[in-house]
Amino acid sequence: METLTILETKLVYPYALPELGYAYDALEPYIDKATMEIHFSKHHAAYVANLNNALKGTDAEKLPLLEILSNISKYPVAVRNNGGGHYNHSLFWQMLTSKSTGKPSGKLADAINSTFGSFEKFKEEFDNAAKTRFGSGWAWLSVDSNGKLFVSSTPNQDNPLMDIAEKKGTPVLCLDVWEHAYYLKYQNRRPDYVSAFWSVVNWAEVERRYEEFI
Ligand code: MN3
Repeated sequence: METLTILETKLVYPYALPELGYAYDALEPYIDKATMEIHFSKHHAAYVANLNNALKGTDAEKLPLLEILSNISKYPVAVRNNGGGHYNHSLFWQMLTSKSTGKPSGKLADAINSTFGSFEKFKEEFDNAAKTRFGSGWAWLSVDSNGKLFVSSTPNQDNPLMDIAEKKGTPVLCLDVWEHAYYLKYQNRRPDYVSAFWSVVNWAEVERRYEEFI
């Protein structure tokens, strides 16, 4: 990675829950308060605790999480699952806002148009990645090593930073499609949750990340 964002520089041992930055009910009615509270204070907190336990007393205590993720094939599965879990969720909370502009602008909007044809076509591809990920996982918009945008999905808590990822890059936007992210409000209706997500995307942060990584 050429540069580190505000988020990523903070991801060092011992790991801790980040500031959520908004109230649990801030994203209502798109993402409900109970889901946000359990997702953040229970699920994410468990990834943090399990990651610290998995790394305690090992040489990897001294390494930034980004370096661990980029060599994840050399680590035990507990590090892969919980290191991915901590990174993915820390990023995900920053992807969300009650004050979404609804669509990107500036250089990111131009890159989305030139890469995917239009914002609508990009959304279709991202929606498809999110809806067709079998079981638990994530959908991503990332920048590859040539600065080009691509959409992908990963299983479990894997992410595009990992050396084992099918398509590698630096994430600029992500969506958690584990059932714990939507089941209380949407039950089996993952597509409704994915549609609702577009109403709360923090495009300012996605644009900031994109401009940092190109
Ligand atoms: Mn989750």
